[in-house]
Amino acid sequence: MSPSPFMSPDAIRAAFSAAMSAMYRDEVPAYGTLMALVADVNEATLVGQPELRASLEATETLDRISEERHGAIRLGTEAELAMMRRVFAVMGMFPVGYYDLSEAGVPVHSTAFRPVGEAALNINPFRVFTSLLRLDLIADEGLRATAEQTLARRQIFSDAATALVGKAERDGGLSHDDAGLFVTEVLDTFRWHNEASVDQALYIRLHDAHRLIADVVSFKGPHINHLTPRTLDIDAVQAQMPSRGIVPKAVVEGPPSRACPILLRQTSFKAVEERVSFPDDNGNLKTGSHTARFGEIEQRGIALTPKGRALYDKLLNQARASARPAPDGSNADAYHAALAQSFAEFPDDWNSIRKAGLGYFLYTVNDTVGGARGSDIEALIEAGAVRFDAIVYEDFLPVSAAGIFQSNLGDDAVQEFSASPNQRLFEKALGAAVLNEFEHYAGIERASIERCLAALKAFSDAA
Ligand code: OOG
Ligand code: NI
Repeated sequence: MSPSPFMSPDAIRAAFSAAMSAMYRDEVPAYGTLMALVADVNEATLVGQPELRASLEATETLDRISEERHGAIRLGTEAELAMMRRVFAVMGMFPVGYYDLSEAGVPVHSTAFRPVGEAALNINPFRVFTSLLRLDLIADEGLRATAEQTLARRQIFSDAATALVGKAERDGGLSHDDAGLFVTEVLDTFRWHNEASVDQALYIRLHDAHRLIADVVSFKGPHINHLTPRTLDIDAVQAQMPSRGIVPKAVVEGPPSRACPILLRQTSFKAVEERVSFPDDNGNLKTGSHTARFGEIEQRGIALTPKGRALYDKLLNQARASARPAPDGSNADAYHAALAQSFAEFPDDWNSIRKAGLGYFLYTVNDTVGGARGSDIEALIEAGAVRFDAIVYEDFLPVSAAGIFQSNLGDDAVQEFSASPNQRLFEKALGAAVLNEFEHYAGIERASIERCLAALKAFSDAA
């Protein structure tokens, strides 16, 4: 077989995420500070926990631990979303999950473009949380029309980027040289523009409607608004941010710290205020500022089943009902106490989580010599023939995402929108259906059980 003339989508994604990281560190120096802190905390954690180091060495490259796991952008039009889907597909990133943020006071709905499948995730796990602005939620009709016209005028992809996407689709991939060009051209779409595309009066009107609307409509493109490395100890990074001169958001989003981590814990430093110039009618520039870009960290745990997720949602709501986290951090201790108390109800050892049907697990053959055979997976586990490991949650959480949005839109910016999830509308704009994350994890689990049973059967047939 002759070698493929194309660079693999996984390799293009790895190159793209490295280029994005370098660009963002350059654009937002505080992000570089956060990355250095994360690397230090991860190193200290590994020194304190040699068994963790051993297991990371066994499962993935240790030196990639502190690398980015995700970033986020906010798009303005259906056409931008549809084209973005095609761009990400070239990098082996596909839309997974639907998130409605309107309920939490943010006028967007979202998906995450990410690699699907263990092999692709291991090569490079980079994903992009991608939101589409919902102008239909702006009450002021005049402003809505102006925003629509402004967005309709912009072209966020270069002609070269568009041509290369077409070429990749036609030919089934990109050559090494084309892939290099593709990364450079697509990176431009995510670049920061310190010159707004609207005048200051319109910026202020958009901003008064919602800060997020101003962030999307006022600029030439969907600047990357944060990147997120993985940390092995999120509480330590949160606690140490101030000593490095960066201001953390009030609380860590998601579940509390536990022996068996579930889903996803996230926190960020607050968005930085940046100088922006606004053109006026006479072609002069007026200086102002805009606050949107930040840095985030994440720590991931087991993917939960619908039953586990319902329990998570219930316990989280319960904690937030007794102590809703204040943006200024004044009740952070009370919130953490409420969270810990509420989540005491969630089993905290792997086998209990598994037996209660709360989480997804990967099953592997552990022992083929012990003689345990049959098709009863529970009996095989008890006999030590099959082992189970938690499947990592690779997706996002709407309440957490809303908390991240809010803390970076300004603490006083809590606005109400009526909840109006509309996955059908989102998928129509996207031009494709999103993958259902629960079905995806269930499929991985099911396939692993079938592999175990088949392997053990093969052993008993051969005996
Ligand atoms: C996206 C916020 C959501 C996360 O990690 O939950 C997100 C945004 O602010 O655009 O990235
Ligand atoms: Ni994020």
